[in-house]
Amino acid sequence: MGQMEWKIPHCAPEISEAFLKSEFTPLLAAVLQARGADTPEKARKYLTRDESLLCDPLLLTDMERAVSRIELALEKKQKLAVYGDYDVDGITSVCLLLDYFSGRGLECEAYIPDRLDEGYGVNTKALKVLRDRGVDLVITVDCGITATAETEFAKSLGLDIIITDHHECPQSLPRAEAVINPKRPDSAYPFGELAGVGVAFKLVCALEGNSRAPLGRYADLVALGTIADVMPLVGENRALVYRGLEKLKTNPLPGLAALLEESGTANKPLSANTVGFTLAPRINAAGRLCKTEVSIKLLLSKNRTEAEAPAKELCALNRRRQELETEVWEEAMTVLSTDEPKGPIVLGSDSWHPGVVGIAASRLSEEYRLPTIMICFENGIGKGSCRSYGEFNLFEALTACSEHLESFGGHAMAAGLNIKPEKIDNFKKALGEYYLSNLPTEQAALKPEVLISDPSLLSMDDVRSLSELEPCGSGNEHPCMCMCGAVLESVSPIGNGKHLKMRISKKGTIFDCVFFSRSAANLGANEKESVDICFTPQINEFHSRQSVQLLICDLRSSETPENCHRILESAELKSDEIMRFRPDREELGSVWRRIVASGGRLVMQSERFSEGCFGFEEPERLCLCLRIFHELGLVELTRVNGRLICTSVETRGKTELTQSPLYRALWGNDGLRPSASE
Ligand SMILES: [Mn+2]
Repeated sequence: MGQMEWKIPHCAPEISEAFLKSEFTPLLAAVLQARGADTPEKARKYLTRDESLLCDPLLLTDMERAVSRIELALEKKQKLAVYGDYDVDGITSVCLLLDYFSGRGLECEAYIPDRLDEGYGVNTKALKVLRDRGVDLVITVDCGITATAETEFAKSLGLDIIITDHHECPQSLPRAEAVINPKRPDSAYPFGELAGVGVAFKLVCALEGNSRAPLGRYADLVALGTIADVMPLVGENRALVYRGLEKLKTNPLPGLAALLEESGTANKPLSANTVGFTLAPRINAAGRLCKTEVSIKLLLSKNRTEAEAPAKELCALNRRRQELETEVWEEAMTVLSTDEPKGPIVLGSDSWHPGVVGIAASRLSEEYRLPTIMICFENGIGKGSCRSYGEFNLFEALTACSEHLESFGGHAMAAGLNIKPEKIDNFKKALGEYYLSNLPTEQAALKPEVLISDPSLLSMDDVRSLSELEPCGSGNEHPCMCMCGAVLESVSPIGNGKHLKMRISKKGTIFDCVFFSRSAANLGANEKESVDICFTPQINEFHSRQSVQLLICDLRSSETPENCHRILESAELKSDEIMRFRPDREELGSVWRRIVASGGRLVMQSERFSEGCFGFEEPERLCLCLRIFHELGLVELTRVNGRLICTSVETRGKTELTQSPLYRALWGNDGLRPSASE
């Protein structure tokens, strides 16, 4: 559980002239520039979140075929079934189509396979059951793209299938009535990242011939499934989720209103995070504990009275899910605390609930920053949930160790496996060896987008303007910034000691900060010390008074004073520091003029390099300048009682910067052509 590496931008942002003249605040402009939207035009495009982003549903391959097959069903009053999945994306997709078709007067039923008995996807037994119940047409949502054999089986029963899915396409597609998937290689659809519920929504838009009415009715449902499935909130998803959140605030589905109320979030500000961390887990809990019917009942409730009971039940199921998860978590922590893991974590038990081991594996992989496999044993076979960490490709690792496995499948980041209990030890050993010889070259690192050296960039107006970036989430993260060499003024525990409130100052400006899930004991810095922070700035509202608050994601004792000492002593630089700190000709010139202007003598408190030295954002740069002047014989540097004194030396004639070995090392012998410095 070591400190996460930080990758800090080389310099504070330089806001372009065009941006300074535009409607964007400097802070928002800095974020947009960092994200590649480096002109006001590109920025406006980046921030668009209105309906102009919605694409024509008929661009989806097979959409017209699906529409005519469904119109035939309408005409002949055929019986429909919507076949989904037990996660939030699947459930919202099912409810969306169920509501739509029943509104069109069709007889339509939902089919969601049981997580434990049937597992994910279309299965033949279920198709047989549906056919026996008189179903003529099955529409899959959020699944089915690999159901080639099952589709043939359905045909043999006289059952038609329309597949709508958003998972990766296999080499050959099922021969269904229609296969709608934005990821189809032959698709002309401009956006490939729709959730399952997004695809179901496009089917409704195509049937309606426009998007306006369906959007008004289903935007909150679409947003819920899209956020829960962690789809990137860009392009069409950005418009769908933005509109969905607006609907949740003003005119939500009765079921979602009841669930917000029941979970105690009804009167709090609502964002994609609320949906992801409050609504989604409650609806998902039903699927994990094999009670999907409760979620369906909630989402199809016609009014608040009807929605009350399922909302209460989902909250209870979620508490049960948390208890089960805590049991697994605590048992795992007990095992791991005696033996700090160095390689992939592989744990097993016959008492864990299979519905929650996946979340426990995710949490453990984050906590230990290691790939994690959690296995439940039942009837002599182990079923494992696997979560990777960082750049490590877990799917390839499982392939390499497959001789110990009965079966496995999944992706680089998440996978599932079946294993015999007696093979666990050998598997664990093989996986550990594979891990050591295939360590990810790129360690997971915190990558703040903007280096803040001028605290005025964090004004109320600037921070408020960041809301233009919403909805934030996957693919469009909350902007992460960093500030180096700030002073930790005070630290106090809040929330029964679970969290911290802090005050941090930079160049005389004080910021209120919160740091969740951190105690003073493991903060890694003391009051009055120099610290670096990574944070997201936000507007805090307290008693209707608004202020800027920094939500800290990581804090470390500042490396600036240490860096300065190292540079002054030995001019030793780490590779990333060269790009970040090397001063160019112009800067060297301005430091030199500064020395001359102060009568040839500069005095610095070298313990507090943190406090911007002579207008230098990064004291390291100043120290490099002084080292170069020293090498050229232009100055003498002396250290007295924690003070650094720089005195200019009388020289005759011109001095070439290239005579300094340090300057040459920083810029390369034939890098920039340095001219003479007087
Ligand atoms: Mn999905």
